Amino acid sequence: MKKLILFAFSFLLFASVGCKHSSHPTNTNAAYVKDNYIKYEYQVPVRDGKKLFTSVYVPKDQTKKYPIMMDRTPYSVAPYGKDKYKGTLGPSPLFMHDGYIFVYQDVRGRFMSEGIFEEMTPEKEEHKTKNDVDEGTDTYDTIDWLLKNIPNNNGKVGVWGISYPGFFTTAALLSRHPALVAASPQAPMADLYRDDAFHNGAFMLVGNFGFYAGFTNRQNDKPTQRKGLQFNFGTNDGYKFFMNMGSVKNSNDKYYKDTIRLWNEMLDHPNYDQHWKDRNILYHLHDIKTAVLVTGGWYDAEDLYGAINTYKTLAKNNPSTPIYFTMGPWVHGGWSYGQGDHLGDIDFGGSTGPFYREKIEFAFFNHYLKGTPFNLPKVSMFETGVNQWKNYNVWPPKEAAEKNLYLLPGGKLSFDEPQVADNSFNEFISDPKNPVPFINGIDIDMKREYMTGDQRFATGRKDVLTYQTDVLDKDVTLAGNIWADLKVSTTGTDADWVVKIIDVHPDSAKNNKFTSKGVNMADYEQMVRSEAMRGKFRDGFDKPAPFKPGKITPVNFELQDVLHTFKKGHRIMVQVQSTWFPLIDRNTQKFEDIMKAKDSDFQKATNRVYTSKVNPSYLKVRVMDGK
Ligand code: PG9
Repeated sequence: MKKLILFAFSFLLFASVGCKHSSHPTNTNAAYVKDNYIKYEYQVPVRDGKKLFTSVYVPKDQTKKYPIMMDRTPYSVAPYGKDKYKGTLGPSPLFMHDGYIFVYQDVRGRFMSEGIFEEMTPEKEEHKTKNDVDEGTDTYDTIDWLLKNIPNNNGKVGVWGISYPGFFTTAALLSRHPALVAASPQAPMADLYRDDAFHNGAFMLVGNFGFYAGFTNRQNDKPTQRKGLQFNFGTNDGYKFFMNMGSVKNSNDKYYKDTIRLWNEMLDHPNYDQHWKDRNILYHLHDIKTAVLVTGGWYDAEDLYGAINTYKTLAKNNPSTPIYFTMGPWVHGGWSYGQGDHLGDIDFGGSTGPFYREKIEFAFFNHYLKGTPFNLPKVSMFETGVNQWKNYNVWPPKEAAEKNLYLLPGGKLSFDEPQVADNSFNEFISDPKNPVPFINGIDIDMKREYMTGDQRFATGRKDVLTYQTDVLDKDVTLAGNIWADLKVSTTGTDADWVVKIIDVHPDSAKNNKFTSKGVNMADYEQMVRSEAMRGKFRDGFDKPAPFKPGKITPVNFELQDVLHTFKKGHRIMVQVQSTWFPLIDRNTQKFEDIMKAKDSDFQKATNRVYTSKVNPSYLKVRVMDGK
């Protein structure tokens, strides 16, 4: 307890709002809620005897029956108190105006609900006793209770949520409750090791460092309305802050003092061990009867993997269940508010958010919960680069043909394989004391604009290898995931490999209304997709292995899906580097548990990428020919 008091003194109390990604309340929405809904608060009993705090908003007009829309969250159902109302209800105000019963529940172990919170609650395949509980059983028991105790419900339940609430929505499917007729996991975490926590073994430092301070509000797991804490960085310069912090181990030595259980779980499990396997919900997505709409953003810096792979797994395992999928040009949760008409300097040619909220999300739930006719395509995708909505039956589209995009000598990039049989390569010195920034400029957060950001700040660096095609003589559309198949070597015994795919605008490109001051869209190097790979995991995330210094070694890893057209007159560019800071933690470039490394462990290394016929490096992409 003493440690925690010390810890609390060095942090500002955080005036957090409710669900982290709820659609934004406005005065008119708040007035509408108060005028048209009555709020009730319940302690819903679940099978192991715990009680889950649940707020219920019921339409005042009791002349008809309403479906239930439920959001289960670890971020609080605040405001608490039956006279204090949320500023808006539902995934968007369309639902509130149309009339639904809205249910918000603190999940087990969070805020006012009893029990112990576990990161991404491990789901069970069997539930033999009343103590075999997980999010599936908590949802089943909650739905059963609601149907019996909330008057004027029409017997149908929908669940939705973004991010962690998105995970709880996917987990709600495992209740397999017959009344659960529709669910929309949005930017759901699926496998935290591939979502927010790590990317192919590289630790997502800036996105996680301050996050778990928010989970310190429960003392001895007693229900509380008290909000979590927010880390006080004392600076807006994340690059400098994390360079000064040094090794990840210093996060406890200098700041947290081992007081944050969930933060330590990250540091204690750098490999893909049973801890993460137990929390991977994808293993359980079978025998699902509920209609599902999975939603994600192409520029989601947190749970891109989760959205794409929740859809792919559900569609593969449940072929006779209606599984819908929408990916738009959005950041994490960006579809739930605002216009969705740009990100950073990139203009999407019009509003995408209102279209999604009305024609996709609202249409989906109204159909399954109220029987309203709809003709939603199974897959609705926004194609970036040309800024068009495209519909498909499945994702990725079967028409997309797999091709290799080769990294060639002289910084060339081509669909033609290398002709040179020698051992051509490019090399650079990777220095953990001078890591490549992941964004241009100063920011203390995981600045979401990085996913479309101009890469010209990196192109000139000696520790960034750049390859690009000739000017394209026709549009090239990539649809689906991408594999980086590299042949590399390092003088160290571990190394990170970052691959970035970039759309190079022509020198004739004009600025748009969103172009930042001082930025020229001419020659703009727009990030399209990027990913890191901690090289020691090249044989498997649960099988770390050292590099043999100087030995040419294959390192293959997946970059998440895209639907992007590189227009005629543009170029395709690929960059390869070994640091990406502070988005990912720095690799000591020694084979060791980096989470336990000392500052003196970090060493320079000379890294090579091979580009010859004998040792080709390339990206495996899926190309939509001329479509
Ligand atoms: N997906 C976000 C997150 C979850 C867990 C760790 C870090 C971030 C979120 O729920 O906001």
